[in-house]
Amino acid sequence: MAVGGEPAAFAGKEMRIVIAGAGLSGILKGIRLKQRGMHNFRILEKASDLGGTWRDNRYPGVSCDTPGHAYVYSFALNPDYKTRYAPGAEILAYYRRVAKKFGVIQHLTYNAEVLSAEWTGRSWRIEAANGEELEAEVFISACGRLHQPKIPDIPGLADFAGPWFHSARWDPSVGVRRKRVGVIGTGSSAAQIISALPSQVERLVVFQRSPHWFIDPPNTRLSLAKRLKLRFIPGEARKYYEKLHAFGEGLARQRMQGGEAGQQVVADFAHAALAKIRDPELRRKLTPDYAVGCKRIVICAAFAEAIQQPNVELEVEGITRVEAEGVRLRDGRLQRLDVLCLATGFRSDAYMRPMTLKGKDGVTLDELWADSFVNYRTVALPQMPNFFMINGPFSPGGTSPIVRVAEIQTGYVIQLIDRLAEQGGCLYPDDARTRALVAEIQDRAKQTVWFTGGCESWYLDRNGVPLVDPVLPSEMAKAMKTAHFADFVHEPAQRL
Ligand code: N01
Repeated sequence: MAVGGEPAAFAGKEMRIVIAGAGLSGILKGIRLKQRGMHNFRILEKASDLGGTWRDNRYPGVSCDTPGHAYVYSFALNPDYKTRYAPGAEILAYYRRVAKKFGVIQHLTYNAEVLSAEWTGRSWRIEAANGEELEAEVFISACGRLHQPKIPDIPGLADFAGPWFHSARWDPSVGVRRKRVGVIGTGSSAAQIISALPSQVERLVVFQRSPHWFIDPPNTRLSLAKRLKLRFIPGEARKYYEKLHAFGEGLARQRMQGGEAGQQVVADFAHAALAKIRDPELRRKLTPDYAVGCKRIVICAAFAEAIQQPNVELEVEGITRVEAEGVRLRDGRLQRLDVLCLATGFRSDAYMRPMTLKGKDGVTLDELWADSFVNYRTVALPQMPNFFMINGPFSPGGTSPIVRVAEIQTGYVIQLIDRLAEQGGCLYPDDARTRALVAEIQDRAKQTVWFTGGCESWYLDRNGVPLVDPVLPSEMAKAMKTAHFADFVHEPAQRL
């Protein structure tokens, strides 16, 4: 069955393309394909709406902790954010608007999670949860990285009498007003929730396993004059976007390449934020025993004040189990709760799984990744012909805003697709070359505080090796400006 859609105006061979995921990467991929004149693509989305992480995360206080005016596509700036850190709902509205404006909506199919994809020798046979079976010459995973909630293995969760959910599945129909609410975790999601709840709830209990370093740059409100300037004066929004990116890159350069002095700048911010905790005992509990930047730094202006509110309690005693009435602690106490939120992070090494992927000679993704992750320049996999990824293993995190990374990766993948459209057949990266590049990235990443800083985090794979490249955005853009066809095997498609 064909993917469908209008015939491509593209000069070369018309290809069928399927994209899994309608988050910011999938939407971007769709826009870029259309801009190349390739319209014969479908985006299969597992949920009933687009927006990825901004659709999933609707907890109180959700916002983007990197500047909103930089967290946009470079070709679709948004001058309208009123605050430096845009609220989640406004970001979701932005992606909806852009998907509509660029004509991507009509390519979307909802409730159609890709269950499996198998390379037949000349195309991918794709099976979706809505019962559809599709064939496509190119299959792209834009599934994201932080989308599968990590539900901790705490005994008794199912016995809890009240509502409980993961932070990325916050149920807005559950009122928290005047309730006793528990939040497990103190990472970036938890910090935003903790900041929003004290004024609403009767009591908030925060269960901390390890403290996270945090910094608290103010969430400045843009003046009306500034917003009018961004909206109406030509070039101003672009200048602001470039300025924010240059600032972000400067900070990342300082942290990643500035040696001890560079690390110290961020450490100073973190210590200054911690100094705002007035009670020495609370401050002690909130002080990590690992290097600043080892876990992703929490960026949240309101966290310090929120955690010091009289109706907020930081619980550092370990959790034994969850019971009908609340959370039982190692010392035998019971924290009675009405609502429980697990802000316990994501299975960051799952990527597009549980989807099954079977490539050349029947090799599966699980086999390919059995010992450790391999991935060619974050976008392609050996033995997986005409399969591409956005935000795959070793994508930068913490150094580059995800939208910028997705744009660089998409530009690279478009070049590979162009080649296929012109010449047909299939492309996949050479195994030895891929492994050599991965080794280079791992060597680089092992020099970073993520590896040396003495902590556990979602940056690390199960062997403790960072799955994140410390590359800066400008370096990545330069390295991936032109596709390295010499690193790819280009085979004619097999006849069936
Ligand atoms: O998840 P996390 P997150 N018992 O993995 C604790 C992005 N993000 O959702 O540190 C008790 O950071 C765990 O404890 P520990 C951003 O990249 C972006 O907060 O493992 N506690 C930790 O405290 C971020 O880094 C924005 O000891 C348990 C917490 O749960 C990433 O998403 C906003 C536990 C998990 O922290 C993930 O952040 C929010 C257990 N069994 C997030 N299991 C933006 O604004 C886990 N924990 C862009």
